[in-house]
Formats: sequence, C-alpha cells, structure tokens
Amino acid sequence: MTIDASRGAEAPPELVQLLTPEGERVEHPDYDIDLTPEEVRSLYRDLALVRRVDLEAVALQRQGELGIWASLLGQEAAQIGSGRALTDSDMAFPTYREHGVAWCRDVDPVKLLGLFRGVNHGGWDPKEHNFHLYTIVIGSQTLHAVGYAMGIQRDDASAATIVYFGDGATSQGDVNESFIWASVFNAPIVFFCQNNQWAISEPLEKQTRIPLYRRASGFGFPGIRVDGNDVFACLAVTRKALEAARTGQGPTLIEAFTYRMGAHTTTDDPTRYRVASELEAWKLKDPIERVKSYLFKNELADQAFFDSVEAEADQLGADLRRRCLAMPDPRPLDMFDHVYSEPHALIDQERAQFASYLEGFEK
Ligand SMILES: Cc1ncc(C[n+]2csc(CCOP(=O)(O)OP(=O)(O)O)c2C)c(N)n1
Ligand SMILES: [Mg+2]
Repeated sequence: MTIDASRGAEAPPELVQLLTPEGERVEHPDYDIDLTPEEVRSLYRDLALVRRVDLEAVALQRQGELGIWASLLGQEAAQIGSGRALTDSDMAFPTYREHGVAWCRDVDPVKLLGLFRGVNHGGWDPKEHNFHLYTIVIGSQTLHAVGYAMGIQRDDASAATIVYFGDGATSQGDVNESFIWASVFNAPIVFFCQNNQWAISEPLEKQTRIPLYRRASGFGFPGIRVDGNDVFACLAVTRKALEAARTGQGPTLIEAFTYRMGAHTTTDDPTRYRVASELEAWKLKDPIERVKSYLFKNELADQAFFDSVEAEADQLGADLRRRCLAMPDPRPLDMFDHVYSEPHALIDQERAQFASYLEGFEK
C-alpha cells in the first residue's frame, strides 16, 4: 500500500511560495512581501552564516570536540525566515535544532556549542534573548509556549509566542494538548512545524495521512503550508501569523515544508533508511542557492558581495572553533547548582553523595 503524504521532489499543492528554486519571484494573493535589496542581502548573509556555524559544529563533533550535534542543514530558510519575523518582545521556544532561530535572537553560537560539548546546561539566559532553552523532550515545549502565551494574554501585552517542533512531534500528546489549550483560550501563539519529513528514521507517512497543516482545522484555528526552503515565504507567512496573534486573533499552525538534508544527529546514519535520490532531488531546492540566484539575476549583488560573505563565514568558523576549544570544563558538582532556584534538601543530599564518590578517585 502506498500513502501519498506529499513527500518527494514535486512541490505539493497548497504551498505558499514567493521564490522558486530557480530564484524567480512569484506572487501570492494573500502573502506578499516587499523587501529592499539590502534586506535580501541581509537574509542571504544570515542563511550563509548559520550554514557555516552548522558545518563547523559537525566538524567539531567529528573531531571529538562535541558529544553530539543536530544539524540544521536544509532548514536554514524556515528558521531564518520565521526568526526574522519576530520582534524583540516576541518569545520563541525552540527544539534542539533551531540554530538559525538562535542566530536571529542574537544568541552567540558558541553557547550552542557549549550545550553539545556538555560544558553547560543550556548556555544562555532565555529572558535576555526572548529565546527559551533548547528542549530535547519531543513536543513538551509546545505546552510551555502556550502557557507563556496565555501569560502574555493576561498581561495584556502586545507580543506573540512562537514554538518550533518537528513533523514527528505532531504525534505527541503534548503537541495535541497544546493545540487545544491555545485554541480554546485564543492564545497569542504561532505553532511553527518544520516538516523535514523524517523523525530520525520514521518517514512522514508514519505520522499522518493528511498534510500536517490541515490538522489545525480540527482544533479550530487556521493552518497554512509554506515552502520551508523559501526564506521570503517563511518570513511573510510567519509575520502575518504573529501579527494575528498579537492582535487577538489567536493561534496559527504553520507547516514549513522542508527537508532534513543531513543526518538526524551526528549519531545517525541516514543511508540505512532513505534513498540517495530523495536527497539529490532536494539539493535542487536548496534554500540558499535560490536567494543567490535571485540576487545575481536581478543584479542586486555582485561577486564581491558573495566573496565578502564567504570571508565572514570563514572568520566566524575559525573564531567559533577557537572559542569552543577554549571553553573550560565545568566542575562536576556544579551540575547540582541550578536544579532548583532555592536550596533543596534532596539536591543537597545528592550533591554530598556525589562529592564523596568523587573523593574516592586518586588525585
Ligand atoms: C518524548 C520523547 N520521545 C522520544 C525522543 C527521542 N527522539 C529524539 S528526536 C526524535 C525525532 C523527532 O522528530 P521530529 O519531531 O520530526 O524532529 P526533527 O528531529 O526531525 O527535527 C525522537 C523520537 C525524545 N527526545 N523525546
Ligand atoms: Mg522531522
């Protein structure tokens, strides 16, 4: 039996697209965007630099400097487009793969590396960046985000919340519960699902028999599918959904239709469960190449511009590597420090037990 869950190289129907894989600008009646050449160049720079952060992190893991890394390769446009749609007062709740969104929230990428190197438990102050800590437990951040959005609502603040999750996460109870809460309380939230078509080795057709964005209608709010490899469309669609949230119109589900071009994480080998031709087809839809073609074709950027971004990426990569290796190892007992915000008897006991265990080693 074959189930058409819209996976594969063909652009599925109902997809909001403003920039084709060939770099041609197309119109959409509901979603338009007017970007200056400077803004397009800036988006290109974001895309290219986060890809370099990611490549450097994969290399560092391969050299034993990180415990693990979850690559965003192929998902740059979904993350930069949605991340650049946020205002400073909006709040974002990520999974473990949102390095592009972290970039848009001004989180120093070395702090992401710290988490994957195992030298910190998060690395940044969520309040400082309005960017929550990475969440590994699939889907649980959707509940945290709806709670946060309901708080915004009760404070009567003009801000929105966005929560990121994957296609696999849509099968979690937490995600479905969060949809219900958001819907019945009309919470100011955008559910941003990056449908990269794989949940480790599980393909999309094991999660759903209908396009994911259509799930929203069953919960009572709008759902929309956007070309997740099109940074213009992701920006336009997310902006509109955030504005709807800020103006009391409640939640939106955005399904960014994209593809995980790399492995699930550096511990995974996707050649064991997916065919090479699928990846080859998606390489033609690369989110960065289409912006480059657009800039070139319309003479909005010259070779000197692309060279300067490349040079900046080289410098960023080298700087990240240097700072990653320089991060000090934490003291083992530090891990008990932030479990609770206040002293806690059980934690004190566990700290003491662990201290005496450490004493048992020769100095
Ligand atoms: C509650 C829970 N169950 C299982 C896992 C193991 N796990 C880690 S990633 C993952 C797949 C997630 O897939 P998806 O939601 O599509 O996100 P993607 O990794 O593709 O970005 C699973 C099952 C987990 N982290 N948390
Ligand atoms: Mg996935």
